[in-house]
Amino acid sequence: MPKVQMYTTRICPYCVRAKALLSRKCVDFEELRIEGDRELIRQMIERSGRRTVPQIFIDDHHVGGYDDLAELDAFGKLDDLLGLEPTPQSAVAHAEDASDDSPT
Ligand SMILES: N[C@@H](CCC(=O)N[C@@H](CS)C(=O)NCC(=O)O)C(=O)O
Repeated sequence: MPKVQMYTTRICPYCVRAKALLSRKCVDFEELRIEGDRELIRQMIERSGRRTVPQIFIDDHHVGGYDDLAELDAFGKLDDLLGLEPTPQSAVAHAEDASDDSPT
């Protein structure tokens, strides 16, 4: 199983979504909480070139934020990166996630 790292903050809806997606896949990840930690903030910006959380790395490959993670999954590429068997229902799950945000 590759090493998955995620830079997060405590109050961050996108972090919650990213963690839920990885947890649904039973993937362990290292959570690096950056709030109040200048060194971790510096490290995240240096590694990712971005200032928003989450920032996700799989074996030192920079995936990006939640949107990037979900897009990889929707296109069936995330399982490959994680060394998992492909799950054809991923795209359906994300379609359902997206419809949660739709006005009713
Ligand atoms: N499109 C990004 C959005 C990330 C995002 O906006 N994160 C918020 C926290 S939930 C953030 O870092 N806000 C601080 C900022 O925009 O500077 C993703 O999917 O990860």
